[in-house]
Amino acid sequence: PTAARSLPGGLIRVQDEQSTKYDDVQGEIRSVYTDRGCDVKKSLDGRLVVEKTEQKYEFKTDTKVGKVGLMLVGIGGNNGSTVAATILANKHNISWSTKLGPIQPNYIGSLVRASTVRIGADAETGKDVNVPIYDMLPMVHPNDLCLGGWDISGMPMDQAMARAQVLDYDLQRQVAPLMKEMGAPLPSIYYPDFIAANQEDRADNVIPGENKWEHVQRIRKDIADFKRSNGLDKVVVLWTANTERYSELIDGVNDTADNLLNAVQNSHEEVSPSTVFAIAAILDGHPYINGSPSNTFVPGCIELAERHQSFIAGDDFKSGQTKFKSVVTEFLVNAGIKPLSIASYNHLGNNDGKNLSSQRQFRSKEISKSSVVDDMVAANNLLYAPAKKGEKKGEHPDHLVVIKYAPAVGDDKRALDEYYSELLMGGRNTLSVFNICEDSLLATPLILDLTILAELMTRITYRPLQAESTSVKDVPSEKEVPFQPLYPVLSLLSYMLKAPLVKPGDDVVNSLNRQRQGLEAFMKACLGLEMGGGDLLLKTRT
Ligand code: NAI
Ligand code: DG6
Repeated sequence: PTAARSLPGGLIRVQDEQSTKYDDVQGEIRSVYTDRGCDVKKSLDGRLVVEKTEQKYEFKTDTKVGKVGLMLVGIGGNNGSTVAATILANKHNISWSTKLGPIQPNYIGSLVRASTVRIGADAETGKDVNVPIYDMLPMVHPNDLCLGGWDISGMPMDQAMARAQVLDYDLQRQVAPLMKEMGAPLPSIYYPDFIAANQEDRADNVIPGENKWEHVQRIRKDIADFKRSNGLDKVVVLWTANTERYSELIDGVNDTADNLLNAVQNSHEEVSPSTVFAIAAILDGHPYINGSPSNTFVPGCIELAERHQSFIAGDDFKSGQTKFKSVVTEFLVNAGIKPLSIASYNHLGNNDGKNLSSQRQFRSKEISKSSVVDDMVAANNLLYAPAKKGEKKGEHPDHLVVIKYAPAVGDDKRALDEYYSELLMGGRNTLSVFNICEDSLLATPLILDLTILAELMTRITYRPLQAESTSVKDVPSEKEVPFQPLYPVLSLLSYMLKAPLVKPGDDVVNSLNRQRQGLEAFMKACLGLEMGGGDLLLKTRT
């Protein structure tokens, strides 16, 4: 398998001339995939009439990964410095001593690097064959990412890592010289009104001036310089800087792409630093990911991404507590048990917690943390009454989110959740969960996954096919039906995000199972494979 990984096109080779075609010279995989679904209509007598639907697609995956850069906004923070040190420790194979013994560098917590997918059964034994996600399709290895970025704090990266107090001392000691070589972050954009006032003493590395259009141009140049000087094929830009307050949504300011660009040119006060970064990335076609809950992607920004066919994804990394909450709530609701209240408390002592101790920044986080059970609740009208006419929302459990700043606990966030549910015949059930997270160690693998998968999405194109096309050999010419890129809002990355951004008007899927299945189904489709095959758990006699 180790040798097979360096083969063109990757480890997996699907042997079905109807569904999958490999061109190792051109460096591409083509697949035909049939998406089977159902259209449901209500008949006059109240029946649900279900019509089966089929839509064929051809996918084309460019298997040449190229040299990929990752530019982090907020690289000097806890997440940013932990991403840098983790990549360097892995790349240079630095192991370190702890009271528990020696630790080898790893990517535990990464969906791509540390989890597997079942692709079928062993032809001889019938046992499941599972492969790492990174072997599904050619993807960039995190060790090969070229890292750079901006921070309003000009502290050099080795000192920023020490300030974060995340990694073991013996690891910090060994990785510090490599971190030092990274130097200091690039100066960044600071509009004090958007982050907490308690961050002001950090802001010593700031791009001068107040002209927001000049700021957009400066960031575009920073990215272009980084790409050129490192000989990169692609750059992904990811916001892991402080949570900003929400930008006010104002008609004529940020409602359309043109109005937003105009607002930037007029340095309108409601254009946030993160939206400036997003615009800069979008204008030059660099994927942009928002790891914070801020409403960076105002409607005009989404329209701009659509116009430039530039990939965006967000919002807010989904690390520990929220992942768990969405799983527990789905379990309860799908088991027919009715959560009546979900109460969540956090206290944490890192700089993120300090910033969130300010009301307007906390509000951004409260919104994203509160939305994560909505679709599961709305899906069960037996337990929860649907919205009545004129109501926005139907019946819903009470949902409380409290975050407090407790400096002493540092990055080891404490998360307490209580699920209070209704049982059979008026009974009550209480589940209480206490979770000590190491926030940046949970967020770092998400940053890598988001980057790796976003880059992969830039290499995949597709086109709809008529039902008559039965195989990859029997498809129209590219002139007749051209391939198109994926839709710019990458909802396929929802697994890593608390408040997934979707195409305006589309439903948000918060269910962690559905999010993972969606990603798995998509990667399988690119290989011409379907989900299922063993999923029925039927044991036949022969
Ligand atoms: P942090 O406070 O340690 O790091 C943020 C960095 O951003 C700081 O170094 C700060 O100087 C810098 N910064 C602020 N404004 C900036 C700007 N305009 N341009 C460039 N740099 C700027 O925070 P941490 O823990 O690294 O978290 C980063 C973000 O990720 C926060 O928004 C947080 O809410 C979000 N997040 C973190 C999760 C985690 O588990 N660590 C999970 C979910 C979201
Ligand atoms: C306090 O809640 C700080 C936040 O930044 C969280 O640590 C972060 O959003 C992660 O939250 P969760 O719910 O995904 O673990």
